[in-house]
Amino acid sequence: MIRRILSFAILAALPMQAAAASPGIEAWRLVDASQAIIEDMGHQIDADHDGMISADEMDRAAREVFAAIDTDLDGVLTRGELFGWKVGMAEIAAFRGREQAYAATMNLVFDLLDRDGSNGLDAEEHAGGLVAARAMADRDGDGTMSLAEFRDAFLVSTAFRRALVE
Ligand SMILES: [Ca+2]
Ligand SMILES: [Ca+2]
Ligand SMILES: [Ca+2]
Repeated sequence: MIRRILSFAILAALPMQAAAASPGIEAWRLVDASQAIIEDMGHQIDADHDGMISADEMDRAAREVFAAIDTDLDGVLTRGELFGWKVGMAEIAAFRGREQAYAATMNLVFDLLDRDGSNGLDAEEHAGGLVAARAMADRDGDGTMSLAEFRDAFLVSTAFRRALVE
């Protein structure tokens, strides 16, 4: 899963090479790219492709992501490691001149997940926080999170959208 996210991020970053020529149109394409990254993430987390992201699927995906971005392998995610998560969003933020909004949003997500305030996330805080966020995104109260709810209401998706667009 992670490798696919990474390769998608590389693809998503490619159009920026040509972006300077016509900023208006390219900026819109990048907003689309950020939406596409979020939607692609949802599809990858939904491992059994039933259109719903179960608590188990979220937990598994969270642990995979954690292992991939804990680059020094010490079992704790620092802010730096989280900011280094290459999903293509930081590049989009930079292109749109929204580095500060992006950093503030990522810090907010980090603080929300860092429940014991240790300024580091362990695997339990990270996965537990994302599983809890999944429950909060169940807007229609049917007991699961659909891909649309993931896109529109999941903590990380709304955080990215606010940082990049709103
Ligand atoms: Ca599923
Ligand atoms: Ca670490
Ligand atoms: Ca739901």
